[in-house]
Amino acid sequence: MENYWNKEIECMSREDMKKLQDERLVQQVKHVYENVPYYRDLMDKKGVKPEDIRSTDDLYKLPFLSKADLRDAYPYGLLAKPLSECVRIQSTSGTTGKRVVAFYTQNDIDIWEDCCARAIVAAGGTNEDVCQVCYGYGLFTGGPGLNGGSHKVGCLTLPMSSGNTERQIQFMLDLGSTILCCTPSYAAYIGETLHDMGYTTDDIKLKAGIFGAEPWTEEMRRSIERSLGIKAYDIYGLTETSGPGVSFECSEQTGMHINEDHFIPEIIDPETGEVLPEGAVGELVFTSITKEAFPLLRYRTRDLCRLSREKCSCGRTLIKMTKPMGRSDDMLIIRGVNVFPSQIETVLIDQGYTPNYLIEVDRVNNTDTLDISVEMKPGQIPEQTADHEKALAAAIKTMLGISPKVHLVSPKSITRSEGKAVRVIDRRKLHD
Ligand code: DLL
Repeated sequence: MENYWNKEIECMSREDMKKLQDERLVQQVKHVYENVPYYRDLMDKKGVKPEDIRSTDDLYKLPFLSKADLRDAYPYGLLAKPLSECVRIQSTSGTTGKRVVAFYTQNDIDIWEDCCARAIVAAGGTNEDVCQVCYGYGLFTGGPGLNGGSHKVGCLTLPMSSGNTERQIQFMLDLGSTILCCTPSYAAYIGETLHDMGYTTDDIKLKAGIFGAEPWTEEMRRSIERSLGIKAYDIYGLTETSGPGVSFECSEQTGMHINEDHFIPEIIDPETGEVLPEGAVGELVFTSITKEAFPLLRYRTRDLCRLSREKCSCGRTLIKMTKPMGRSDDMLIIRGVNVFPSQIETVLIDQGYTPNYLIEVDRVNNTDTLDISVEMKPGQIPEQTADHEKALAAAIKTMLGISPKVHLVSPKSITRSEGKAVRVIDRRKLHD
């Protein structure tokens, strides 16, 4: 049986949802135009007035907003409410350039936590659950967002934050955690540590995981589900749009339902900015229609995915987005070929390797090089390493069309991730 946090909204008819979006969009554009000079300038330059936006059908008339705009306007330039009404900031984990800082009124936090509550309930959460939150707390939105959602649902909430993995497992055993929230790479590490400590899935009570904040493949999902004995649900969001909970997976696991009463999605061609029809792969763009302090109109996420309105067996009518295969700027171009780390992950796990790998790209004598280090499988015979490396390189070549150099390294020698995993080192950037 499917449970909903807000059935009226989550299962609303298409017509009613469009009506709600139309009303909210008109209000939001007015609010932004009147209160954010930065955005007013962008609209004036494009020759668009708030009166021109009468429904979601007019969305295309609005200018896009990009991460560069957020950096330009840092820190207060996009604020749409007086500071006296703002109660919180969160920020991206970005280490380069200026950070992106997002602001919240109390109402913004309420809505954000509500979106996270929908995700927890869709994963089977109720007030009987013990919800262990191991996303980072602090400026990162993962911990605070899921923490707030878990409170709303009434779960007993364990605000663990990330790290100290053996202690995580001790708490999981002692308190009987039933839901785990963290990045998929950290979930894989927790699963590995559980088994290393001599426990099995019979010793824990976990039933579901709510994993996101980084790209992960179906193969990775199955591997985590096996190692923790759970059903693993995807959750998506970004700091700019509030944090986790922009979209979430239901038990059907064929994409994430977007909370359309708060966020209107569009898919555009990342090169031309042209809006693409439903079903096409392109860059995801969001317009937030309820945010007060930090509203974003047509914000370019740089995440690549597809939207679908196909009927979902869970009964929700909210549009679904596919798992983002990575940001357009995470895509590597190696010897002219587009490569996503997730494609390599698919092959590795498919061939029985663990999701612990490192991709290194460099340029030697004007030619790109691709080196992939992956840990040997338990029981693999070191004398046969060269043969295994060759076989794996061939499988990756079939997927990518270019040949990598594969290095099988000893088990546990690749650094584990407690947050967002770093899978790629691109040394070409150092030469440029
Ligand atoms: O990662 C918010 C979040 C926290 C989402 C916890 C889910 C769970 P940022 O640090 O601003 O915010 O990073 C946002 O992470 O644009 C995507 O590229 C990527 N991302 C987030 N969720 C997913 C996901 C948080 N489920 C950026 N699958 C986004 C793939 C994801 N990529």
